[in-house]
Amino acid sequence: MTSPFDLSGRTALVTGSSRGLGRAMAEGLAAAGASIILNGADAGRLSDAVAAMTAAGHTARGLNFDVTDEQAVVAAFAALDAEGIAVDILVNNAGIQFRKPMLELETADWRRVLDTNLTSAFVVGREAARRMAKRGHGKVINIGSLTSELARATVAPYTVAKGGIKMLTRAMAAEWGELGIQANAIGPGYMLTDMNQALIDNPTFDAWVKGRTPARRWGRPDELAGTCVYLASSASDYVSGQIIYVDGGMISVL
Ligand code: GCO
Repeated sequence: MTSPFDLSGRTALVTGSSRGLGRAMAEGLAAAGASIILNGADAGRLSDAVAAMTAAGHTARGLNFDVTDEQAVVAAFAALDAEGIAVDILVNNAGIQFRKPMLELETADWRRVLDTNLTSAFVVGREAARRMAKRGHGKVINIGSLTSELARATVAPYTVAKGGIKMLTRAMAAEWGELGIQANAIGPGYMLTDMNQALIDNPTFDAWVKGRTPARRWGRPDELAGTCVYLASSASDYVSGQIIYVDGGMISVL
């Protein structure tokens, strides 16, 4: 009897996984037995990440494409097809943050965040699901945020995109369940990442996060790995359309 959390023999593509949350989830999936396809737009950073994961004994390769470039996404999946590589697990993690009040926000910046954080999840998800459907099984894990539920001032495009991620996840669940594909989301809380460094370094914001979070601390990227493995594994075959918050309890309290 193998563990329902065993990912041996499965291949996972994690977008935006050269560093941060994506890298941590890729490492967690690898530790559970999955072969990993790391993705990033920066070829050098991606290569370094592949080398580090390989040195750690994991099976990892890089796929360098920009998730906002639809033709690059299509070409990346075509290249995998040509090599006979099937993506069993997709983690739509790639995302950016852009903090500015809406009254000062340029439309181009709004669009850039929505394209990177939401539309890319649809495009990459569609390409992956077209192939998963032919095999009758697949796992799509979209990365949301506390802002999938609650708004914080000055991060409107990120909030809207992450709210969209929650509903895209449900739309994927609605259409792809009969194809054998489960689509779920993870909502990270305030995590110790490069994207949040300016907040971490701000004593007032740091104190707010610690006071507002029942765990009284920021989250570590590796603390997402267990939930990611669960949603990537057969243990969650009857779970779809859900968003699981890994946030130290923040979303649940006033
Ligand atoms: C911010 C942060 C948040 C966190 C995370 C919270 O500026 O408020 O970047 O967006 O990154 O998404 O769940």
